[in-house]
Amino acid sequence: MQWVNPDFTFIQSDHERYQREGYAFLGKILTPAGLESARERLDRMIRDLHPSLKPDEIYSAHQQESWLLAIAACKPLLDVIEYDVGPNIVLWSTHLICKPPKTGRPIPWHQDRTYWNTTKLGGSVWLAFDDVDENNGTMFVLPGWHRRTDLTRRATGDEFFDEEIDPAMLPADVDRLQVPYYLKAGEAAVHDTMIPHRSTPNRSDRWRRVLVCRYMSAEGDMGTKEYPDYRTGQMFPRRYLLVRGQDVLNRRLERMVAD
Ligand SMILES: O=C(O)CCC(=O)C(=O)O
Repeated sequence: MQWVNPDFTFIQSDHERYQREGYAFLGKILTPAGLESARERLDRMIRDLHPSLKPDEIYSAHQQESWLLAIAACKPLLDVIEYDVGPNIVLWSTHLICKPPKTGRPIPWHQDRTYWNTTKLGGSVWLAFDDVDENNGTMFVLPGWHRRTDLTRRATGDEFFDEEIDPAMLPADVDRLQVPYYLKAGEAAVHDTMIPHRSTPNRSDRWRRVLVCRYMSAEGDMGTKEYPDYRTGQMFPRRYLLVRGQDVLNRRLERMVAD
């Protein structure tokens, strides 16, 4: 299967814009055939989902579905990430966030890196399998705010996402400054792990299915974590997959070089 658009390019000036703004739209990543096949496979995964899980809780699915690994480790995405972390790239996490029609949950403003036991991180790729806008639960980012390390948090009282950036820390005109991800199915964007971001509930009668791929340098800290298997609910450990370059610290990383 040719998953990925062969005409994709990302050059130094794109990377500089990403560094400045904290995010960048990448355009079309999947081929039409790749998108169609991905959507069928997602339908199947959602049908097979264990009753203890919700479709926005499918973590590290690339460890369970090789087609997701093929996409997450594809050359164009690794070319984007190489600008960020250098030539030795580890794929350490993916998250399928599928918000069902009418019931998809919102996610409040937060910064990712503050929650993770990993370091030397590259940007997170956000790949849409459906057309997305604010009606079906797209993501919003706050351009330029990825440099802020002083944003304090407060409890939300919500079980799914129990913290958010204290609204008093956000700019008064956040509604004007925030940028929505209006993507067509098959398109992607990349965001810095410190950019404040949030997403809306899915109020529409359409699905919102997105894969978030997370990368790091092979020299970063690699903490442990477990995730539930989407079919069985059984926990399995996170694996750190070397998807490009060398295992420079000789950690016996599993090599999954796709290009
Ligand atoms: O896609 C979303 O709804 C939000 C994604 C997000 O918060 C994340 O990947 O950290």
